[in-house]
Amino acid sequence: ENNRWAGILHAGKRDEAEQTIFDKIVAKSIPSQVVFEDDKVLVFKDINPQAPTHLLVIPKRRETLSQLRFATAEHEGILGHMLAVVAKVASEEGLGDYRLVVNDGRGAGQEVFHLHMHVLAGRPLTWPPG
Ligand code: IU
Repeated sequence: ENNRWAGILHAGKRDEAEQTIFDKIVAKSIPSQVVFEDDKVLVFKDINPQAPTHLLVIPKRRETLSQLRFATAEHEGILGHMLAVVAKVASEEGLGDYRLVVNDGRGAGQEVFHLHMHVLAGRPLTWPPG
């Protein structure tokens, strides 16, 4: 009976995100090179850069989204904010041309299940990507 109600109460909340290493980066219990932060997002340098500039933009609240496919209308605010932060950081850091990437799912290269946007710049970026 309890389980039945739990299912109903959680209807529409399919994203039961586990903690990832990004929570420790947000909490600063693991150091990172922070480029920008506010109350909602953290922007830091990727530890294994794939371009001269490789930044990650993440929501601070882990329960926000583990991956983009679980986004709903209630995430429009944080998703729009992340994009606005990308534009601001790209301008302030003088990135010039850049690429924005979201890997959604293991088959697309996602390894950390805490939503993040990759910002890549500083070298020619070919199309199609690998
Ligand atoms: P992905 O889209 O989930 O594959 O991206 C995860 C990224 O997080 C990847 O580029 C890693 O190099 C990066 N990263 C990091 O910057 N610091 C870490 O401690 C770990 C991964 I684990």
